[in-house]
Amino acid sequence: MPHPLIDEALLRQLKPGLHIHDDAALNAEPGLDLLVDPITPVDTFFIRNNGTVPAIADGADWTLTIDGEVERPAVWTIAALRVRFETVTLTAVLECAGNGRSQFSPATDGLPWRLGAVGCARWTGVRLRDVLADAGVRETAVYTGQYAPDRLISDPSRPALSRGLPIAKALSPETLIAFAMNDAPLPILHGGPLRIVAPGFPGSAWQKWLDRIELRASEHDGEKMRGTNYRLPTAPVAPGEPLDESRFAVITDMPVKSLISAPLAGFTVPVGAMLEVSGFAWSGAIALAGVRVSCDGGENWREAALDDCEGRYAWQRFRAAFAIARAGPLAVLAQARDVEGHVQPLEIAWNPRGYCNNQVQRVEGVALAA
Ligand SMILES: Nc1nc2c(c(=O)[nH]1)N[C@H]1C(S)=C(S)[C@@H](COP(=O)(O)O)O[C@H]1N2
Ligand SMILES: [Mo]
Repeated sequence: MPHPLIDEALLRQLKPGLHIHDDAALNAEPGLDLLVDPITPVDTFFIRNNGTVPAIADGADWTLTIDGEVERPAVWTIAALRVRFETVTLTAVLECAGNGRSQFSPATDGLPWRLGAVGCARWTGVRLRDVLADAGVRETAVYTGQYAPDRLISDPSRPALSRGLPIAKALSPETLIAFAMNDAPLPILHGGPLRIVAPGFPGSAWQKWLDRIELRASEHDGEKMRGTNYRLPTAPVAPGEPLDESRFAVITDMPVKSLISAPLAGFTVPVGAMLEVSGFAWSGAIALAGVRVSCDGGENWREAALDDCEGRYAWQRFRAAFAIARAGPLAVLAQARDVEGHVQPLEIAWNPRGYCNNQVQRVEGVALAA
């Protein structure tokens, strides 16, 4: 069936191999077999849209308005931003808060993401804090409100998404207004001409097609900011329990996590061979401390080797190898931990919207007699 928002042949050309979710909006993710590069190429990077994809022919006349709790509201073109402010490039993981949602039981509302709604890219732009400082941040400012022209498919009079950032994150040096991804102009599907890059924060905070930032005197109340949207309960909630929305808090830093990109589920390995395990690990805005790996379902663990990483917002490749001595089932696990002592849980607690699933992944295979 043709996708209502983008020509499927074009999408197939741009993103071969992605699984397209059955949804009115365009949402697609790679399988773990494609997430094998330290820098995820654009053609394997997941796409998450809450509504339409705006028709944008050319970024040359795109403008960004800065207003609200500032001394001097401003309107910037991209060319003017580039002239006025220092350009910064950093490598950062972008992960949807709903990544891994399909593994929650009972199932929750929301797109049933597998494990591929994550990637790590090089982002280039100007620091949000420089642009805000230029406008003069008032002391009353506590939050940003971010705006874009995409609309809900069910109700085109409403924005698809309008998220914001706590002022501390907005003024933190890693938070960018980005115009390039992997050293090329930011693709429209990833929010070009301009998007927010908020390393460590969930993808929802990374507003695409950014055309206005309003500084606000209270937490932003835009589309998908309220209720339980992109929020976690502050105390455990059992499935079916009535929800008290006052007991939900906005997700800020994403939790420590790893993904195993080799071997893949259903793998076989001959007895006597080495089983090579590799993947990536990250922890929001916090540096990793290490990753341990098991090939027997968690009975025995071995510390993985970590490749160099491109800064604390990037993911880091881990590797371990196991000599396979006997035939039989194998279960590969990887468990990451960060320098602040957070460890990936072996079993995640359920939450009502299926967010932040950082449960240790389990990849089953079999060792075959040689
Ligand atoms: N304008 C706008 N920005 C948006 C969204 C959206 O629907 N509209 N989705 C957000 C969510 S939930 C995620 S996970 C990321 C996904 O970014 P990507 O499509 O570049 O992977 O974009 C965020 N920015
Ligand atoms: Mo997301």
